Amino acid sequence: MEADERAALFKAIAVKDTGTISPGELLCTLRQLGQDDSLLVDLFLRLDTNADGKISPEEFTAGLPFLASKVSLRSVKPTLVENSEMEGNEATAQGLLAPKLKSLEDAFKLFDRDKDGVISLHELEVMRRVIADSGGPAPTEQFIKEVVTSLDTNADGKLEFSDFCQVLVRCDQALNMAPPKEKGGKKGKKGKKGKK
Ligand SMILES: [Ca+2]
Ligand SMILES: [Ca+2]
Repeated sequence: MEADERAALFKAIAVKDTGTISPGELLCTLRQLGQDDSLLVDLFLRLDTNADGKISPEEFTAGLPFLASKVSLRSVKPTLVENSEMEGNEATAQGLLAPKLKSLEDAFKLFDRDKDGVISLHELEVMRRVIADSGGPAPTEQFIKEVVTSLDTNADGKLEFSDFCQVLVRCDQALNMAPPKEKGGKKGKKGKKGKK
């Protein structure tokens, strides 16, 4: 996609014209495209790589191939949305994202065994084995290493919360794409809330 096409697309999605894309704005676009609201969570978490709750133009550019693989961007048109409707959309979007963010924060605390506020590759591997040993769906050590290497821009082998979210999001996607090996529970993809 050409740079000007990309800029036009960004503008069409970022209707409030704040220079970034909010969860509610992305939700508007998904609805315009006839997509299910639930798609928002995966898309937003994947695109908002620094986990600040908005998608910057740089994040948008980086995530565009992924976005394009999920929705047909050619049909995105700029739409005028009433303020009140937009507020409703933001509230809905936050409602969708909040449980996922909460579970990511809980997971971060769980993984960070020495409580130094970052997750080391070692801590990641320890947890991966715990999950794999308990029979849960776990990606391979190799896969995790690849994802970490691609995210760990300062190459210190430690992951901040936003990097960690990306690791989990990508592992989640990799596992959802792979055909499930063990049986039990038909279509078990949806209900993994981990409630007791
Ligand atoms: Ca961001
Ligand atoms: Ca740590």
